[in-house]
Amino acid sequence: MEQSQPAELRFLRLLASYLATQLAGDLRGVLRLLDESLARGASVTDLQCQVIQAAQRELGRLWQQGHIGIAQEHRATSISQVALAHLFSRAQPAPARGMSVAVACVEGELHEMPARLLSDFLELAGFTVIHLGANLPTDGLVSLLEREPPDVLALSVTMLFNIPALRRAVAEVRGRLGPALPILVGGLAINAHPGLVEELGVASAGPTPAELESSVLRAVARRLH
Ligand code: B12
Repeated sequence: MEQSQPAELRFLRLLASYLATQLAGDLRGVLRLLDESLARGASVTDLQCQVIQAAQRELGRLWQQGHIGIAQEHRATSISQVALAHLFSRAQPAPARGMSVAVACVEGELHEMPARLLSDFLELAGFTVIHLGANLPTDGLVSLLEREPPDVLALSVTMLFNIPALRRAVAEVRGRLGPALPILVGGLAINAHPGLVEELGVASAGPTPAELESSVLRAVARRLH
């Protein structure tokens, strides 16, 4: 990155260019912008968080305030999905830790991007991720966990109306697999629902890669003791 400007300002400028290019539907332009930033020394993590994640939040604001339509949001989000995969392919993952995390959006939850971002952070931090995508029926989740038990289960919930599905998923997983599997929950709906984490007897984490990594490690350590 150009060193003459403070880092925060550089990322704000980059965010503005990314958002404009994304909203123009210019996929190749977005990938070029990311490659140029990497070549100037930006880290993959900074680009994931300060550019793509921040742009997605801004898209939400623009849509909510009626500045863009749903089709523009869909087009821009599909570009961010390719952008995340592009960055992932250019990142140097940490050495494998021999620990696995299953990541799923609860039944009804269509916001897959937050879970994708979480999976990419964890995979690059050396965990083996079983990414199960959006709107996973609870039965399917439990069957998979029985067949391929991970070290940790991470459930993503963005919409408050999907909290009942989260409650069902936690109850079913506990009922069929017992209490030993650590469950982490997160997403906008969890942030907006204080007390839920304690009530369900699960754990959560802050959204940064470092916070997620240490929460998964804590969850695994608790299971082993
Ligand atoms: C793209 C988008 C969509 C796309 C999603 C496509 C996809 N593939 O993901 C589609 C079109 C499907 C969609 C639909 C809807 N959406 Co929408 N959407 C968005 C938008 C613009 C971006 C989402 C995104 O890319 N997030 C990526 C990043 C930004 O997510 P993140 O939350 O920062 O992720 C981190 C943390 O949450 C955390 N985390 C997430 N999961 C987990 C799990 C664990 C275990 C842990 C520890 C941490 C963790 O870690 C992540 C990485 O740091 C958001 C705006 C926003 N602020 O997110 C609105 C937004 C979430 N949507 C919103 C709404 C209202 C809807 C709809 C109800 C619209 C409608 N009327 O149909 C539907 C609901 C669909 C459903 N049933 O789920 C609102 C929600 C408002 C609210 N709080 O109630 C938002 C906030 C927009 C807004 N400002 O109004 N949406």
